[in-house]
Amino acid sequence: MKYTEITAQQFKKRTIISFSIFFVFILTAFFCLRWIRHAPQVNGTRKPLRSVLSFNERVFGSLFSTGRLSKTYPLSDAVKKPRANGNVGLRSPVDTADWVLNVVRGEKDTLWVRLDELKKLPKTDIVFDFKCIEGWSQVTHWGGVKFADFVKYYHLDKQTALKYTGISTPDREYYVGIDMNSALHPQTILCYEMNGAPLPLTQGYPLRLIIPVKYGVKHIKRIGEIKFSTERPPDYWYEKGYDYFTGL
Ligand SMILES: Nc1nc2c(c(=O)[nH]1)N[C@H]1C(S)=C(S)[C@@H](COP(=O)(O)O)O[C@H]1N2
Ligand SMILES: [Mo]
Repeated sequence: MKYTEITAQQFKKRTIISFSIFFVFILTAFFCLRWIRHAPQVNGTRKPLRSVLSFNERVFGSLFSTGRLSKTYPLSDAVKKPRANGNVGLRSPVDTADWVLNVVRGEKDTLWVRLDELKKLPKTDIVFDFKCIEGWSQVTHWGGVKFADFVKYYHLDKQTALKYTGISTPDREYYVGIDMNSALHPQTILCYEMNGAPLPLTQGYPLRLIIPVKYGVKHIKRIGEIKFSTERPPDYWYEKGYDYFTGL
């Protein structure tokens, strides 16, 4: 190690310079925060924060590929009693015997699909690491019909040519918007089974979405209606300030 000697005078000068720089940084941070705090509210969060989220969305949206699969696990890795999280849209009683899936094909054109009809379509099982934005994750096992198989079977080509699908609970308390590429991803399923048995009520009986390319928020439980649109459908957590894409 080589040292250079400096005079007391130089030492003082350097100290003043470092403190000034430090002070400028603190002031900048302070004004930035103040600017963000006073910026207008856009979709549940301040405008500068929303701009960063939108930028992230554009980057990750453009990197998205339907060919890239989420990691899957052997059946034996799936937890036996997965935690149930979030019950918005599940609070009202559901008449499960009467349940039908409403598929809105167009104005005044709704297709009704019963659970037993869905169960006749080819079934897909998946074991993957379910991730929640709250910071937990668990390896879980789900079964159902691929969204892609479902739309093919019901000839929903005109609908899936649009950019988004909007899915909501029967009471419309919880709702998600999904970009069509992610909906048609080969691991996205309309799910009616967990661990090989019908979904528990708390986990979305009779039907939920399992979409491994996205965080938990998009895995809507107890689906009532599916729509298609060019515009972004409303999204429960987006309106609370989260990003719309929430891709993994
Ligand atoms: N209807 C409905 N679906 C929902 C939620 C909700 O509150 N209501 N919460 C979401 C969130 S934040 C997560 S992490 C997952 C949790 O799924 P699980 O209960 O099967 O663990 O469900 C998602 N789907
Ligand atoms: Mo979540």
